[in-house]
Amino acid sequence: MSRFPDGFLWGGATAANQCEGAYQEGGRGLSSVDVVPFGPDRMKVSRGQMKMLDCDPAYQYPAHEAIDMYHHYKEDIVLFAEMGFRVYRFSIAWTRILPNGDDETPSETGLAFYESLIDECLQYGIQPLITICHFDAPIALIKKYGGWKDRRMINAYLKYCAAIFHRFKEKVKYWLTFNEINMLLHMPFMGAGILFEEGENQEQIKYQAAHYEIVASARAVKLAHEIMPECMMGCMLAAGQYYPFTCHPDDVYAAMEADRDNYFFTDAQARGEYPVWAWKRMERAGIKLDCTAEDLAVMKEGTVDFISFSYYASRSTSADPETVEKYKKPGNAAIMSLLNPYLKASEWGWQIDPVGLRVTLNTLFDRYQKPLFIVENGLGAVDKVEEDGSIHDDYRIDYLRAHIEAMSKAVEEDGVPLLGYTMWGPIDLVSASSGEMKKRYGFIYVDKDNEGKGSLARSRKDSFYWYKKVIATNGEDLS
Ligand code: BGP
Repeated sequence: MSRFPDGFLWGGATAANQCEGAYQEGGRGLSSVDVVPFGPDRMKVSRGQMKMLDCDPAYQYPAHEAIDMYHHYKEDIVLFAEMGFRVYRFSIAWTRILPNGDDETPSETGLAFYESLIDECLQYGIQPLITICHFDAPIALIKKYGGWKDRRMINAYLKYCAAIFHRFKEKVKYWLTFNEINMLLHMPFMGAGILFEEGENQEQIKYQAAHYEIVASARAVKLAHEIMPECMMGCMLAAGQYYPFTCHPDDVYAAMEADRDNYFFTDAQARGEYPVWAWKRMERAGIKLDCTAEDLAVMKEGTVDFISFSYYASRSTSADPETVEKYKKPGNAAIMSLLNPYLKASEWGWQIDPVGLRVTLNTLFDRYQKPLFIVENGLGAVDKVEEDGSIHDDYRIDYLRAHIEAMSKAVEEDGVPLLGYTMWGPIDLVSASSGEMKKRYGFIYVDKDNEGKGSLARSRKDSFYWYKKVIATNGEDLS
């Protein structure tokens, strides 16, 4: 008997802004991710601390061309099919469908593009798994409403959802409402189109926006269930357990509190209500939520069918400010973590912890008792192209093997119901945090560098053949 259930969904995941390019084609409107530049100002813009609502010729914007998948998707899907993918997770760019974010009529060009992409997948027996919103807020709505600061974003999002649900209802079963919804707390502009003005209460704004997204997600789940009774709607969390830096009880408590920053979202989306501690926390922080009785009812009615998450690394924290200062490392520049002395890190400082994936799977299942889906996991690394064009990426294979082994233990030994595994970036694409091309995740190499130069030609790395074997044996042969 195989370690993984029959029909386990093996595949890969991408996001529109990190691979499509063609940012002005087909009448597409401008989106938050289009104006997040490469270089030292990237984080400031992503965090909403530096205003950039238009493209400035002094900057380079990686999303504009990315890997030009808009024009290469057919050949890319052929390669995914060659690896035996059973699922392909991608996002729809909101502004390809509604260029201004809330247009009355959706763009036929945009819908036709995604329909063709979906048909291409289905032709090879690959299930589409669609992220409705992956770091994507229409610029027109940021100018009009200030992004998710404003309740009116909910209706705009619902309009967009209705357009894609009606069009793709016969073809798509799996949907995610918001990618890494908790990243709104760390990259509010990139995730939610939020810019902070001098003197604003940033916590108030972030939690208010979070609430609007949570309500929008619940309403989207309800709508999807009405239009597509067979569909499976998921939430999506940037996961990774917080470990206490020591076994000092105060550190244990600090780790629990840090995890709650994330559970705030999944508790609301999976259980349909905010936990008591969340209300208490907001009260203590002076956060006054605009939350109506109708919002609370909708949250209850729109709980998700499954929990999906990304997992790259575990995190750790301490209650002791001196320890925090001493061991704080940039790692994932977006999320705070301390250096865990037991773990090695990637070239970008992301700490590698396969056991942490098993911990996360168990924790999420214990908490929600709903099926899980790992929709991102992978290693960003520098690849070297040999003279004959081959790429020997053993480090990537090692990383993925260790994580798949941990995941198989969670499934086989712990009984966690897992729907599938889509590794992040099966084809090299633009890094969300750094904007680099050099930080590569793919089984498929794309000839393009950080400066934007290269032929965009695709080629197979060693890991390509390895993953093909993993899928063909349903995860039995990881050698
Ligand atoms: C997640 C995002 C992805 C992806 C991934 C890897 O946070 O959902 O969009 O980019 O992280 O991160 P990075 O690209 O920064 O290496």
